[in-house]
Amino acid sequence: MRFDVFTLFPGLIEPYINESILERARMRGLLEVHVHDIRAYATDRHHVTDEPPYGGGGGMVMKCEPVFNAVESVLGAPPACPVILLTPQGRVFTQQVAMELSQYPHLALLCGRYEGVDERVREHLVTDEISIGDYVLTGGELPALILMDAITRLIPGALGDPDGAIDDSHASGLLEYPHYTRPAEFRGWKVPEVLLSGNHAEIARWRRRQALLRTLQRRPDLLEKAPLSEEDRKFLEQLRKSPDESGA
Ligand code: 9D3
Repeated sequence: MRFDVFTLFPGLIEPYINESILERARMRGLLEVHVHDIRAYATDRHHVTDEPPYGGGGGMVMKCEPVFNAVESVLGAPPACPVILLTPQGRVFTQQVAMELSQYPHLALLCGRYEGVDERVREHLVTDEISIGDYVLTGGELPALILMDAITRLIPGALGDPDGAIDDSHASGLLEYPHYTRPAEFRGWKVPEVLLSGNHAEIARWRRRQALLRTLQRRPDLLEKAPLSEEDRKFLEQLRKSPDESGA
């Protein structure tokens, strides 16, 4: 996977890429990240990248010219890969969107700053618009890192673990069951007996039930889309009747 990131703050992108799972994927030749400073593509003497909006109203808007110049200089005109604008107005990024985007060999990420980019960038350069959720950030750089992180770990071999991405809580549609490791007792707090039993069928059943219980308590919205077995449904029904005697 190749990413080209276009930003006014290239220094925000590199350090995270260079120290993380992403660095491992890069070492394995599975990931290539090219960061481009939009300001370097402004042709005026002061490298102006933003100006006040036509029509007034305050704030600043990212200019067309540096953005088009940057993207087209690097990727050609028109670019052969998707050009994704990170913007609060985009479709919301989910695991499903990450899986969809991981199918491309090459993505361009355009990070907005200020109030946003000139509408003509959206209309004539951008092919997709993505938001990472309903909260207000200062720009698209952290969202771009989040996209790269979520997408890269889906590339086979990127995690080192061949099926590392399969057991994801958001891939199974449920939240994860609780995890424990040694010691078996810490400050008097014991690890659930069943996990020490060596009975793998019992352990699998307990984990499934914990995942269902946790999802019901914290993210009941997820249960509507999660693939559930008949046994899962019976357990959830039982929970609804007597939430304190779930056996979970
Ligand atoms: C003051 C302007 N805001 C009105 C509420 C609009 C606005 C424009 C630009 C708010 C934030 C930003 C900067 N954010 C992003 O570029 C951004 C973002 C975000 O803020 N939240 C979630 N996902 C994303 S992706 C890019």
